[in-house]
Amino acid sequence: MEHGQIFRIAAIPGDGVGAEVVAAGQQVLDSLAQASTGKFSIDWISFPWGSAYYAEHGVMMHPKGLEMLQDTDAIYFGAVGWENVPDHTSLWGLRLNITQNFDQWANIRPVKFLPGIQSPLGRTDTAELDWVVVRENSEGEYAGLGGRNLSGRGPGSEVAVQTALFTESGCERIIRFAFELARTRPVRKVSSVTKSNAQQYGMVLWDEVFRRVAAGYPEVETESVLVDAMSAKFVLQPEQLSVVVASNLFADILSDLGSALAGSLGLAASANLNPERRFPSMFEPVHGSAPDIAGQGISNPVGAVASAALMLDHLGLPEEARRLEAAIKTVTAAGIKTRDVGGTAVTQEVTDAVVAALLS
Ligand code: GGG
Repeated sequence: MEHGQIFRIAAIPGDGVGAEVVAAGQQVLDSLAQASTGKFSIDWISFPWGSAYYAEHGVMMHPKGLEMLQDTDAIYFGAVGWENVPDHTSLWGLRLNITQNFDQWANIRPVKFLPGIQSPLGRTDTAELDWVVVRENSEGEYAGLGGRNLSGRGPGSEVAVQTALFTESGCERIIRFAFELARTRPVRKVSSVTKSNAQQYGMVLWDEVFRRVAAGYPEVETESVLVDAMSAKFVLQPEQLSVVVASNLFADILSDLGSALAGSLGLAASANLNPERRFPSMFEPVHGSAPDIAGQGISNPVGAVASAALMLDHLGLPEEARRLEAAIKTVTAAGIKTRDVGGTAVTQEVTDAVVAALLS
């Protein structure tokens, strides 16, 4: 990267705890930028979109929102979902509106086990566990295809259809992405997850594409596993995992399981990438808006801060990304952690501790 680069980053806190964790990530990134003595700085552009915006305007984001985001270097997102808006309306109106229209077809969700955080796995070797879920992020079960009232007979006899879309090109690009990622990791292995014994069209196509792409990567170990067996493997043999690639819905569920096994959904980071860089990519914690704790200042900022590290990688700042990840580890190892992972610290204390670790 050039010296003194200024990045234009869109901040979209969204709903619930999104506001707290995005603010935490912004504080950490600004401190890192300041400490970089002019190497980079961030020009934040904040957008107040979400369910409160919906209450006022009847839409989740500005009608020209995508145009407003187009010329940013990245999007830093919080969470979506609040009780005043049906969940499918808020999700499609904001988060999926962005991921679909910006063709952010690769969703990277690392499963990281941090020092000082107890895993429900109850194993002593969790420090050695490290895998990443690659989620197909543009089609599959999230293609938005289907309809309701198909019987025409109304309430009580309704018929609804939800179609999963699998295109050969869509399968190929995400599977190839998973193989390329596996090549950069200490364990070169890709596990492909489907339910192709029951889903006999789209997921059989996925399996066929997987075998074809795998043939071009003889140095990468492979396996094809049904989603139920993979769920068990996450719990029973996680040491066998490196890169796990799956459809939109399956990878969403598996990555939540992975983060719960690492200690909490609040720890998990994600990157929604448009690998061609025709559109901005979006970085966000895996967790949702958590209405049960929103506004109390006790949410876990680690998932959002770790997502900021993924954003730094994307911006061409890998050293800073590693520094931020190391700071997170220092903080959790010191026992400075929020309630969801057995601590007593509030969001601001964890955030300040990450900043202190960064600057030390
Ligand atoms: N930060 C992620 C988020 O807000 N997720 C809300 C949600 O309900 N997501 C469902 C999905 O992405 O499949």
